[in-house]
Amino acid sequence: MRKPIILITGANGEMGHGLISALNKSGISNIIAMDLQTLDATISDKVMEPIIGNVLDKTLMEQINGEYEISAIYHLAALLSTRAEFSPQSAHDVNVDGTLNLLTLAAEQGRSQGKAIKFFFPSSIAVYGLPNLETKKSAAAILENQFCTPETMYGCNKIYSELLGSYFEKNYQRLAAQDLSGFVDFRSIRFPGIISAMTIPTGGTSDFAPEMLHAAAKGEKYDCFVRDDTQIPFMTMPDAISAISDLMRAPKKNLTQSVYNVRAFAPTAAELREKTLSFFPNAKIGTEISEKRQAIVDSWPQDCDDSAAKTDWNWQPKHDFETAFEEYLIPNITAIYNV
Ligand code: AKB
Repeated sequence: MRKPIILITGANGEMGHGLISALNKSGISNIIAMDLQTLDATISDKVMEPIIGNVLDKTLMEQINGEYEISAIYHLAALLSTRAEFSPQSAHDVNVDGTLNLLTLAAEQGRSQGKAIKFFFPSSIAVYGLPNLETKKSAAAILENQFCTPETMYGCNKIYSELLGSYFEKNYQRLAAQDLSGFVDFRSIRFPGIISAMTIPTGGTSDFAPEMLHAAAKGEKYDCFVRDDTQIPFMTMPDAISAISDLMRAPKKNLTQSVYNVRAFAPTAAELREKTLSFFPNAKIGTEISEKRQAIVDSWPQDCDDSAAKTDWNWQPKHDFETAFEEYLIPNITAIYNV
């Protein structure tokens, strides 16, 4: 019979590292960790089997479908917003066609097992498009159904994939003789910028926050690519991983939405710099604005309203702006760089 597993794509990414460690700590080890690269040594002993493969490889999807009985899919593989603007076609391929392949795998697994397969999809504040700074400021913390007009390929990919997930859950092949709906239990979170002490993201436009902090810890000069007054929501990576686990554990009957905002704090770039300097007073943090990347961040919300997540599945961040640095970022980052 097929081996029971949990499938994680994009396993070698920032979120993949955190999720695999968290699932393993909770006693889950039947993880198939899929990535384009060889799985990092720090997590390779936490999974049942690594698979080096591409989410666009339909033959590989067939092989996975034949060999494993999947109970949940965490589809993390993606090209982030900045990289997606340099390679929009590749971004669409991975972020949309890749997601379609994994949703199709989930639907086939659900049909053959006769039950819904949980599917986690990491969406993003990039699905929002605020038309100008005046509107961004007056809108303040926005709800999931506001300003859903993305201005980047990444944001377009994410909002369409959210809709695909709902389609697979509620209307998949709706003209088929057999009712094929309900075999995918699609759950998604629109993540803000995420700051990890363990890894530095690549290819994101919210990366100015983690880049600034890690450069300061390494004693490297850093030029922030956005204005001092730039403001978007953030959270720490441990809180992002907790949010994923909490949402995936929530009873389906409690979920009034398939897509949820979460956030923990929304500092300006100036506040991030001041906070970083308070821990690394000799850090050299300058500003060299990238007008094009600035325009992307200006289209993202000043903050998000996460009340639906709090109500439906008891979302509650552990780290606010102060404790993010004092309890998580500084203790870990100073240990990693031995400073
Ligand atoms: C990015 O910067 O592209 C991502 C995001 C905000 O989803 N971190």
